[in-house]
Amino acid sequence: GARTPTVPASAFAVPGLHGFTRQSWAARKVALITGITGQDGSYLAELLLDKGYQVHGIIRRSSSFNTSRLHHLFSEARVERLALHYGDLTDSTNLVHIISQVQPSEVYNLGAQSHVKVSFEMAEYTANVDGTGALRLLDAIRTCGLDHLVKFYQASTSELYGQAVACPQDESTPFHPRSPYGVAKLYAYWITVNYRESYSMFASNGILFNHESPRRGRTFVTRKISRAVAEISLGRQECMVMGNLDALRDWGHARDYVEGMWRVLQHSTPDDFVLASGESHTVREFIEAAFGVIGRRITWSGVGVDEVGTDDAGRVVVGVDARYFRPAEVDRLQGDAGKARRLLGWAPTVGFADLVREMVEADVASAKYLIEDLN
Ligand code: NDP
Ligand code: GDR
Repeated sequence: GARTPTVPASAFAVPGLHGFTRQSWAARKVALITGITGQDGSYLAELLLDKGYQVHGIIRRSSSFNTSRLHHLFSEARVERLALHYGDLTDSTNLVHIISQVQPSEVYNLGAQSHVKVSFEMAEYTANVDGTGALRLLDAIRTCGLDHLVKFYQASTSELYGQAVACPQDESTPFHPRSPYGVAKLYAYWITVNYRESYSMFASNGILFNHESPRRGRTFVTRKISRAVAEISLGRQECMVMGNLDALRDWGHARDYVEGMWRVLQHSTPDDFVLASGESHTVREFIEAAFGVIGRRITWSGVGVDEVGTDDAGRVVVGVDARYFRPAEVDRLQGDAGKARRLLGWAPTVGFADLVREMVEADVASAKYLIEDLN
């Protein structure tokens, strides 16, 4: 009988370096992570090493150590597949050099001046790193002729929603950022979409709601609280001084969220995804839960900067100071990760209470260890 004409598979191949297709390039499993020394970078490096990737990370030269979140990896067998390169998102030639050397199959852009309050004081720098930095990295990939092969992940954020017009927020909720950080990340979000639309790059945004862990930077609210509770429980500090206690955030665990980042890049097509827990809590609730871990109950009195939290024994353990307030605040964030659940099969595994417990217990343990070390 008549043969059905078939189109050879090679017709779908994307011409690229040495005849690689996007699929065969991806199979090389070489990842480049900017921001590898940060909270997410360290968890992502672990996840990718466990999946058999070669992992390359960009680190900044610093006068003091900034690789402590990676130290445990150096003592393990997987270190053979981990390489660190000095670099910076403000330095284009350096980025081109690293990408041409590393020839990555996946690039995760996690590097950022990531502190919202600091961005009001360092607005131009934040724009340069968080906004233009994403452009430099995307362009470095193009300059190296890898735009048809590399998959690119941009660390976008729920701060894009800012003064959100809807709750919960999903991929179709309009953006209204409320800080220089949010505005810089808005540029990065759209330049990622633009490179996808203009050059057919596999470039995706993960719009991640707050995610925390014992490795969270010490000046973010959750870690500031867990550390203070640990210090208070050991009698080394009397009181924590906080900013806006009414802010509502959707908090998850960083380990779950880096798994989501990886899934975003394994999806069949580039796209934008919200990752969130779907629950929101106030800063005040986080403080109550954290003291709950050490068996203390907090009662609140006063309003605004005069509000205080008192424990069962009548000791004032929480105060408020206007210096921690922001010129413009994001009042309420709560995400809807339905799209990620449907298309990526992603769902968070750690709930609010377990997250708070893990953070407080880790800080109590390390504070005790330090005390023993001193003795
Ligand atoms: P961290 O602040 O813990 O880590 C930031 C990383 O970026 C660090 O490795 C830092 O290096 C690096 N970095 C800072 N400036 C530069 C620069 N100029 N060039 C290159 N690298 C630089 O952030 P997280 O791990 O919490 O977050 C990771 C990313 O995800 C960030 O882009 C953040 O904005 C975004 N995000 C985070 C969320 C969260 O809840 N954690 C939610 C949504 C988005 P160094 O160690 O030397 O300072
Ligand atoms: P956020 O995180 O701004 O949401 O950005 P942060 O933990 O700094 O603040 C959360 C909320 O807590 C209120 N708050 C305080 N915040 C800090 N840092 N210190 C305080 O003493 C304090 N008191 C109250 C804040 O006003 C705010 O409402 C984080 C970062 O990781 C970003 O990079 C990321 O994009 C977003 O989460 C999603």
